[in-house]
Amino acid sequence: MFSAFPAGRFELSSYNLKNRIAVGDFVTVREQKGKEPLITDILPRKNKISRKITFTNKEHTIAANIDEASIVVAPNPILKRGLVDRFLCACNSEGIPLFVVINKADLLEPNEIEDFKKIYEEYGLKVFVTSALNKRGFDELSDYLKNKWVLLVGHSGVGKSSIANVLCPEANFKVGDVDEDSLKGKHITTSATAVKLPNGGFLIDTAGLREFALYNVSQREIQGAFLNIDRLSYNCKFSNCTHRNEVGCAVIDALTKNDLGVEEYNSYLTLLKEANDITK
Ligand SMILES: Nc1nc2c(ncn2[C@@H]2O[C@H](COP(=O)(O)OP(=O)(O)OP(=O)(O)O)[C@@H](O)[C@H]2O)c(=O)[nH]1
Ligand SMILES: [Mg+2]
Ligand SMILES: [Zn+2]
Repeated sequence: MFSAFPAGRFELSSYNLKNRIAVGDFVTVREQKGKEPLITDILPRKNKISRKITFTNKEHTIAANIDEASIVVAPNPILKRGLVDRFLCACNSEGIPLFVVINKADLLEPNEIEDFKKIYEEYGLKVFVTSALNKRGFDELSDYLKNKWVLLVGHSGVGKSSIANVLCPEANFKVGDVDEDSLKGKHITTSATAVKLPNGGFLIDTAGLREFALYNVSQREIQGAFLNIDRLSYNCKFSNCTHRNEVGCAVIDALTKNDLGVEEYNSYLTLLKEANDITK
């Protein structure tokens, strides 16, 4: 492993991008006598996970060329539904499989773990249960990660860096406390870093997410993240129904009959509204 510096035309940011190069990018480099090698080109990406930075509307590419992404959750800080929905939309739009790691299992009773698991299994997501504190639950996860590039995201303080340290002790990432009053993390990790896993593959530890605004995601991709809405949509009168106010909408029909959860529908509407000013 060595460090390299981007050539002038790959300056770190540009008018609509927060970063030109992201973790996971393949680049070409040119050696320079007495200086760090120069990054001369960025190779085409197979995918990327991006978010929109609010206010500037710039694209922040969190990572590129990833095989799978994982959202890490824990009993503290607790996760709101919105972040899972948003992240799932971003993954769906790039064809990236998403799985969930429930960390800090040592703080939960067995029946609480089962209830927690169910939330994400209802999304159709694979769920792993770990305790980075007791180093439990890592055999299955470690097998699953083998030879893949995997991105870890989640709120600050859920234990992403602690998980990376168990899977790859050499990483020696800094970990931080969760504030006892607010039960929020202290944003210890500030940038995305990839570590090589002993069994092959790479794990990308990232900074805790405060928000995740969608960048360049279509209505269809948003719908795909909401399993019940997606399933119901086959019975809508119009194939391009957006399930807001169309005649013969099976989604609205299910909502009025209480066959669809209001929370799921509202989350869908929020994301759709957000994506409306985005062209795709
Ligand atoms: N009880 C318990 N505590 C844990 C576990 N994993 C991590 N922690 C604690 O949770 C706190 C936050 O851990 P980090 O690994 O820094 O969390 P992070 O997700 O990387 O946070 P940011 O870098 O801020 O995004 C630390 O005090 C850890 O010791 C666990 O499995 N059980
Ligand atoms: Mg961290
Ligand atoms: Zn509809």
